[in-house]
Amino acid sequence: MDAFLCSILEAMLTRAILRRPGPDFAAGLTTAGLGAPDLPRMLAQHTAYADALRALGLQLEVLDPLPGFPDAYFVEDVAVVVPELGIVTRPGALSRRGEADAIAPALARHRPLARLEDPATLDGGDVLVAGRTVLIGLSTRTNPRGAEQLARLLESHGYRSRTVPVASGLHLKSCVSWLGGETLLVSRRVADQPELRAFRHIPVDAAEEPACNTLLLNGTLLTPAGFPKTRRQLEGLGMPVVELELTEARKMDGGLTCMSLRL
Ligand code: CIR
Repeated sequence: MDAFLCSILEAMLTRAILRRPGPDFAAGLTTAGLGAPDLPRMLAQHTAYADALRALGLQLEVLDPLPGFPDAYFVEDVAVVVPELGIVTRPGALSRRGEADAIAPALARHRPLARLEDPATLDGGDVLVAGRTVLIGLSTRTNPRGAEQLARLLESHGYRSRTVPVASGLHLKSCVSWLGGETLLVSRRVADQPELRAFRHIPVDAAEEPACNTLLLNGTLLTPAGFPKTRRQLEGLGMPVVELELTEARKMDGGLTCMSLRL
């Protein structure tokens, strides 16, 4: 069996934790400048997202909205999950810090838990697990102490971590995704980072930046709708490609990966 196929089989996942956006979701943090998001459209896109995960064989736990935390449906930021453990993060934005306690009980049913501690800050959106290599973005949300604490917890389970500066954009995964094996989908903004040179790069067209946040899930590539050049590049990899409408999450700086924790 070749290395690429092995990496897909290794990554077969069975569950995901999601949280429904609440009626206050438009009060979340955003820098996008894409206009006001629409609640019914957001909920419809979230339902379609959940259905796409179910179609790939995942059993979902969809948590209720968290009053007072309008960004809480971006569950990916509050935990890092690998097969061996779940690590509850300490989100970089003060307004989101309370979301971490709220994810712990759901995650504890499926993984032994660890937690990042003050003065660490880290958002899961900055953590890209590529097989046994973990790339950790240093961003406005994730500080070096967060990266160190995470790396130490993962190291004891055989993962090797490297940090990558995130000079623009919200998170590392806003500009890099793992497509299996040694392949990354990368924004030209970070393609020259030395920490990424060990990988084969598929560069994303500058006009299609949101497509950088694409998810390999059980042998299928989930990618945001509306980015035809990237879609063609992904189809060239020979895996099924499924597009998801994510216009409303994008207005809140959210991407495709951030709305679920895959286990
Ligand atoms: C925030 O600024 O924290 C949210 N409005 C968006 C978080 C998106 N998370 C992600 O891409 N991992």
